[in-house]
Amino acid sequence: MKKQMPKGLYAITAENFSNGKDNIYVVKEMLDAGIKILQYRDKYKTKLEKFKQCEIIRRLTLDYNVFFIINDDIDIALSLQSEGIHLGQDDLPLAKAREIAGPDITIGISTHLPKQALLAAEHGADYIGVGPIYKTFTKDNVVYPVGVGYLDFCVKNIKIPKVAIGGIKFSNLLKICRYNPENICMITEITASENIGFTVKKAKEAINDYC
Ligand code: TZP
Ligand code: MG
Repeated sequence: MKKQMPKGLYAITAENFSNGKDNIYVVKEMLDAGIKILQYRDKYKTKLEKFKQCEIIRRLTLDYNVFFIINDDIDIALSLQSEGIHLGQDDLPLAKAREIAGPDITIGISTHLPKQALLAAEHGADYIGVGPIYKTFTKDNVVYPVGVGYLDFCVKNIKIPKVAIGGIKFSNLLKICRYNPENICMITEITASENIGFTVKKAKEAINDYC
């Protein structure tokens, strides 16, 4: 049976934006601070390097009862039985991914335009990424900021959960909360912070209080 993705703060790894800390160290700090959804994302490692990190993280996420999503690599996700996979617009088509991975895995799709959001929902995505809402340096392939207008469109028109992402910081978090997406993702605000545990707790509190 498909597990339900928790609401609230959605964390993603970004080793290149983690002040020299590796993904495993960052993930441990995140889990200790109470993160409930974690996506493994690394655009710079070999498949084997990613697999080795994911193997460790899978064990940790099981211990902490955390919903684990793997970006891009369906093979790694299936071999480690992660709860979810996350795909972009240039990855394997959603229908193919579903065929390979089966009905019980959560599939999230990054979207940047109303048409992409509508298609993802129609074709059986379990959630959509909505962004980048603001300017971000974490995403290499150039996707221009979509603004809160696109988040507003998705909240009003898309029934599956929306994960707001891209340039979300403490300075604009409450504005995002007002749109009431099911999940909010802050990458570098967390991974690059001096004290990851403190930052995660602060973000969780803000989201619990205002979202
Ligand atoms: N998808 C849309 S924006 C983004 C991804 C993976 C990166 C967001 O990173 P940050 O550091 O929260 O701006
Ligand atoms: Mg991808």
